[in-house]
Amino acid sequence: MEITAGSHVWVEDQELAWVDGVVTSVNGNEAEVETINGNQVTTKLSKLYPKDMEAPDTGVDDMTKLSYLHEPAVLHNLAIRYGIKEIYTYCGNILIAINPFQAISHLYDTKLMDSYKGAQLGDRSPHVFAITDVAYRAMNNEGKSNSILVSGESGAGKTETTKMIMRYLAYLGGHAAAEARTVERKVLESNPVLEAFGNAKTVRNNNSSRFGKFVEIQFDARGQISGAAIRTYLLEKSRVCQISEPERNYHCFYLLCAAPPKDAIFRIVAAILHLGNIAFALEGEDSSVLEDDKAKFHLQVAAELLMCDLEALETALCKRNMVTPEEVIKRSLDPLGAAISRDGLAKTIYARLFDWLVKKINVSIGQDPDSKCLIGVLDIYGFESFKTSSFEQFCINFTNEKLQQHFNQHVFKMEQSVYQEEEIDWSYIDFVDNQDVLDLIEKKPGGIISLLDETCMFPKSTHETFAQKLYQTFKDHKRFVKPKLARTEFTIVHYAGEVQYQCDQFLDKNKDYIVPEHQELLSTSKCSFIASLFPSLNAETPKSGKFSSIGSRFKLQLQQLMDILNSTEPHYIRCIKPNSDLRPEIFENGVLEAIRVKCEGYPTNRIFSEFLERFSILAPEVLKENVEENVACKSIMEKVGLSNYQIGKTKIFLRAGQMAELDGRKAKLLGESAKVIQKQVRSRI
Ligand code: AD9
Ligand code: MG
Repeated sequence: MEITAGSHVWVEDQELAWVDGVVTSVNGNEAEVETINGNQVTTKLSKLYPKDMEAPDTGVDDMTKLSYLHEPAVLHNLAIRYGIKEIYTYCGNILIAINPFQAISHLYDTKLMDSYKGAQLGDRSPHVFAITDVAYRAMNNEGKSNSILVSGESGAGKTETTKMIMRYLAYLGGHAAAEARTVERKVLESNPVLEAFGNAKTVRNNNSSRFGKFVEIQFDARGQISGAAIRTYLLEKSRVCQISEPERNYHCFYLLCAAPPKDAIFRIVAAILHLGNIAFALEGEDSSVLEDDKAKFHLQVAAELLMCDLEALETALCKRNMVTPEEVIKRSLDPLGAAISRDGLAKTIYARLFDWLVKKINVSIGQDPDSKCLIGVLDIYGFESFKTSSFEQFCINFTNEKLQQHFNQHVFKMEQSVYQEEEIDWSYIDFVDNQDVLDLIEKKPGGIISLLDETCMFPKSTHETFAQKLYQTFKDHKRFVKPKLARTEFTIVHYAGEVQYQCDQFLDKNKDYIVPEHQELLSTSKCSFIASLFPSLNAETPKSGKFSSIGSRFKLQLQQLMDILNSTEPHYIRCIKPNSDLRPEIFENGVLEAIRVKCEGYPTNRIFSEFLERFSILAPEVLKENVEENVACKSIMEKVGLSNYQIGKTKIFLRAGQMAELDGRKAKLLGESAKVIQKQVRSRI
């Protein structure tokens, strides 16, 4: 669109992200803009976005109703709605949810649930219940499984949204209230347990989920909930031993103080706390001993709680067996080695406990083997980028790339179906994909995960040799960057932005490894529960101490998840964590990403009559000709000189920017006619 003096535009702003204003003059490629907050800004013309002066003051409840679908328009619309406590907005079939950080009265009460039951999407204001209702009805009517995928950065509201979905599903597919221990109740009750053991306070969220979760709700032929399964992904084990202020460990460690005298689960949690307090000191040249009486005390309590032999525990922490062809020698660990050994033990015990809990919950809820349909609800960690991003962030961001691809394909398919309905030609629209990042990470052989596994299996490798291998292999890959002067860092250009990873602990963290001495110690615990978490190894289970890759197993798990998702009809909810001015942080751009995908096609469409009402002024003669509406629309576009649009059965489909172009012409025309009238009036005076 031609931007001239007088055009209303959006201009970038350091503080507000975008601010609107009026162009006061244009000079070559540059424009001077007077913003509404009174500033004079000089900027490149290409950096200005037109402002839709016909957009309603209260915003629109569906982004696709925006005439100009660009970043400032989208954020402005969300900001207006957020201001009037409308936290939900559609972008077509995608629901955008902005975290209100406060309870909004009646937003989730039963009366509201009643009103969404059976309502068509769009009949009532946007809501998580509306999306869930669509999924439930689609499942019942078409006999096909559905899924609801909730994404967004940490603290954006995924877990809360997921809980609302489950509550609404329990409402739709629940049993008579008289049956106290219903499946749906057990599903809802599993949340606090999983949160106690899998959530913790972080800098971003006081109740941050440190694991991914996919809940599969099974339904019988009458649409009643008949079973459920919970799958979890990649619990952050390192948190058990390493936390940096002001973050905290898993909630259960604090809840312990309020727990009833302890059963086996709390026995373990308490033992882990005591293990954490065992400190070591140097003895001789490179051996370690318990630091002081305090350390001895904690060792003793830990041994009592784990119901294992005190001396055996101390030996398992401070010594390692060295197997030579002739004999097994006990080698001492230095204090650092002993501390690593202690942390490894704590992490392993905690991870096994968590897996056991999930299994136990699944058994207690019960599966329905005859269920034909399910609704899957995915609450997965969003993109993460920290000062030091490690293996955990690598896996989390890999997950997000996978889901992004799924999302792109889904949005693309939906676009296709609209085009097909309107019988327009869509085949030449280029589909933007992130397959290249996925190849970089997961391709076998040759991807980063494969290279990491190879490095882990090679006895002499270090994180430095791993980094060198990456630099060599991917020196020409456009998604891989070796930062200047980096020795052990690498950067991946993710779809959401660049993330720099620190190789340091990749090798260790990729090894799913239980020290044989630890395995032996705990499998002989007198507490049968603890012993059962560490079953003695038989020929079928992999030998302890042997390398098994967390990265590869995670990749497989993800593939299985994608297979399930691909067999369902997906629905997307994108959560946004607002800051005071709704500035898009780099990792908040999931919504913008959806819009980007949309913009690849024909982001704006209008019913013929609406289009004519808005633009017939550009070619008033066409209305006089008494032609069909679609022909009239075409004539207008031809007269204005725009091509590349499409005429459907009932609507005209426009490329990104075309609507703004038309508005620009209209404004110019109106401006000119105003001048003509002024001239006429003046000449008469
Ligand atoms: V993380 O990736 O697990 O760190 P989530 O899951 O995206 O993150 P969460 O759902 O835990 O974020 O939301 C964070 C906090 O925001 C909650 O503890 C609530 O205090 C608050 N919240 C989120 N959604 C809502 C809501 N719909 N209404 C009111 C909300 N408060
Ligand atoms: Mg969460």
